[in-house]
Amino acid sequence: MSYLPLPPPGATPARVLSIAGSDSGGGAGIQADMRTMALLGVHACVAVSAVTVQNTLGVKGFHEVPAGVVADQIEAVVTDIGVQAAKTGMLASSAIIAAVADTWRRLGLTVPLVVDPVCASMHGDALLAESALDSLRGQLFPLATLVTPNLDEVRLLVGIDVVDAESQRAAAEALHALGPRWALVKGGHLRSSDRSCDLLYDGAAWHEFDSERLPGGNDHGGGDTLAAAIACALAHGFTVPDAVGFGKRWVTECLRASYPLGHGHGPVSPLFRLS
Ligand code: PXL
Repeated sequence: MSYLPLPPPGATPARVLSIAGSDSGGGAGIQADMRTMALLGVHACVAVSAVTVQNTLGVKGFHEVPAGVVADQIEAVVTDIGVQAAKTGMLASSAIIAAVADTWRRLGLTVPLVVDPVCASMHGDALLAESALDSLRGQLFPLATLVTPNLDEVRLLVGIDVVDAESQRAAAEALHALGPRWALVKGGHLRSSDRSCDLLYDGAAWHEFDSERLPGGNDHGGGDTLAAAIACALAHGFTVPDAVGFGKRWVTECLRASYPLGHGHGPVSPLFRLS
């Protein structure tokens, strides 16, 4: 596959801001975002929302960063370094979601914003307070260029059980009605299919992104990696459908290169780019 243009040595790369949680196991969250951004030739800036205590077996707990400190990190980055796109991952609480949305509006940011509405880990450990779903829908979604929920998140956000192509369309319509410019419903967890088919919708046009479903349980950080790669492509000026197509190809390669780690689920990996 072709990748994003790399900056010549010494030149300032494109910058993308990741607003997300830290994964002590290094597989998902901020760590996944930074790996993908670095290996795509993009400078990653971060606003840390929470520090999780986790390994490959699960999330043991997390500690939220005060909402004002999350807001200050965003402001410090965008007023000096400047970013061409941003993405959100784990935001933990209503207070942090409100701080991100308020800061985005107060600073008048207009760059593409990818919202990956992280609600739980792959082990089912909660990463977002249930009471924060309203804030996610009401405050952050209307600011988003693109939202990228998986099927569990779709159920929580719009109450639709996606089981086939028809319910996947209904979910995309319901998500789009919440205000993002585009909604991507990831079909990666659709067990009935041996393909992974993601559906993208902007209120008018439908785009489908199909790839093989790769076997193996080492897919920790896959959603973060997809959203990070999409944000990098948007920072380079791709259209949303082209950026999603790029992100899908990237995460498929990262899945192919995933590796076992610890005693549980290993991470998807962009390290193949180094060989
Ligand atoms: O992959 C979702 C995710 C995002 N962010 C953090 C996580 C996880 C999943 O475990 O721990 C910090």
